[in-house]
Amino acid sequence: MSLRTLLLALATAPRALAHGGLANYTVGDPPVWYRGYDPDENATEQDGQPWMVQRKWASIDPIFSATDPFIACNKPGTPGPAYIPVAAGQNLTAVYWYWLHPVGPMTAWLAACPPLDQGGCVGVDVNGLDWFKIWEAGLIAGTGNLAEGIWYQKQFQNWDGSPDLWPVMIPATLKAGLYVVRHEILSIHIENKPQFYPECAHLNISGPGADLPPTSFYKKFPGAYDPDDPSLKIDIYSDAMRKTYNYTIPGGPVWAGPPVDKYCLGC
Ligand SMILES: [Cu+2]
Repeated sequence: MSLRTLLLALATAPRALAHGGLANYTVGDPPVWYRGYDPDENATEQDGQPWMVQRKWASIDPIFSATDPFIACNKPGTPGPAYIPVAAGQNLTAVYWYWLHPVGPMTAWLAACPPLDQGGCVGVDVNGLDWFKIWEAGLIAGTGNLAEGIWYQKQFQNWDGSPDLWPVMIPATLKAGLYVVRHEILSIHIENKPQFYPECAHLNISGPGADLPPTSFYKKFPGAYDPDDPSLKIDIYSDAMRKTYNYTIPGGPVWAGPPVDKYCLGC
């Protein structure tokens, strides 16, 4: 079965049509497939399996508090032993079978782990990691106000039976090593009740780079978000937001590495 056939078969399988989540990852073209956790499948066939690259998320339900102890890598966040190999500068694509909610930002984060002989990412406490944001997308400029404009969260959805794909580039000059990657969809369709959908996986990033962000970019989860942030405590359908055309994505600025032309990679 080709990857595409597999994707289509899995995408169209009957599923509880609520929420959703990050089910799998692909790297490269043609894509190499890395299976993640599936809360709808038997846990004992997934827990601790040698192929498991993702941290366990036992439920498709959202996290409702910005200070929830499980906001780093969902609940229970138990690690699998495997790593997705990916090169700095390459895209890592997150695969969602479907995504239903239309509004709110999407962010991707990395955090460095110790080397394998010191436990790698399996041994880390995800609440203690130094997370830095490498990607974000919110309201798409020029599409309208917060209530009526198009958000990336809506734009990345496919309703033709194919999965929803979210590609994020690994910063080109990032220092090689083991990392946890954290993808988060934040849905804000309900007044003053943000819904956080984080999922984490383990990466083995290769490359000639040596960069890490300045420490000013580092955040903790929980800690990266202020529950009173007006981008979280928000009613996008209010009159004021219907007159607002910009949305500030919570969690601080993106670090995508220094400009690549500062370096001369492979020349
Ligand atoms: Cu939902």
